Amino acid sequence: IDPTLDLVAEIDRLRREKNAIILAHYYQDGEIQDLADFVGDSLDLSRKAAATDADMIVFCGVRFMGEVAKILSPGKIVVIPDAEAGCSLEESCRPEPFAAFRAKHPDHIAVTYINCSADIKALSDVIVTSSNAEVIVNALPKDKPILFAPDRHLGGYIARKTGREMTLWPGSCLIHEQFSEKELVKLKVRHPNALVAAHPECPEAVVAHADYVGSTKGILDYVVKTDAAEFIIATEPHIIHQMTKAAPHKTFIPAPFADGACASCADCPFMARNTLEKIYLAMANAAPALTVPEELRVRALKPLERMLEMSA
Ligand code: CIZ
Repeated sequence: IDPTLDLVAEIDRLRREKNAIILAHYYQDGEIQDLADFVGDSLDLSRKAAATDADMIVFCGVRFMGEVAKILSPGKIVVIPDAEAGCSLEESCRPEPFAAFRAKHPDHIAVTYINCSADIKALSDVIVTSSNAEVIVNALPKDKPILFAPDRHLGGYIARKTGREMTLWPGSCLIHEQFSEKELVKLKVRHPNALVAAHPECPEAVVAHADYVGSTKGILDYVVKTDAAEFIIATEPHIIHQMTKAAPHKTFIPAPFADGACASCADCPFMARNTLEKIYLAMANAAPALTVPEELRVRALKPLERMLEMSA
């Protein structure tokens, strides 16, 4: 790539030429969020992907999110900036062991977090995101127990909130797993007026200190509408970009990892693979483009549509 190229202007030109829509997750770099047509969480981004009339969806997030867009909009070209942008939760849950897990609990309803592959979705009864998991679980038939995969912390939190019996897959997010309760308590002592907002992918001990627990979208709405000047944010810190834009007079402090961890340790390494240069190349070359075999797509679509219906 010519280093003098104005990448933002070039991406804009390609957006018009290709009739493309750029979707970005809250965990993307601020410069990517700023050039996106829409910034959101998995649920809102899925809804956008299902409803768009663009010819090309450029999905700036991680691979499973682009895959959801392709499942919902199979006629569109869906490109992602980096084919290696994976997810530790997706990695933790492979189709064979998951099918065995299901087979061991044949009477259970399989509720699966959207952070998983199309193969796992196809083996599930309903998909959830952190925005709608509680509502969906509450609406499921009460006489059946639930299998929840792949995030054990989110599953445990939803089980506690709903009182439903749940068998949890033992997965976790490599970022949220590392927020430190001990360091959080020390930080709270230094900032006694700060309110803590935590994502339910955090361990239970961290969530126990939170004034608010919710999805990225939920946390964003909470800090904007709550009358306080300072917040400690226990989720991937790039969400703070939108918080600062929406409430520039407030202070947002990233929650700490263990003592001695680097300042950027809580940045998701998969989300960080996406850059302006890779977005430009993906749009110019229409690659890497996601494909999902039709037979798999149809099976994965069913629990996703159920999610969209149940959280409408
Ligand atoms: O659902 C999502 O987009 C993720 C990964 C987190 C959240 O809470 O929004």
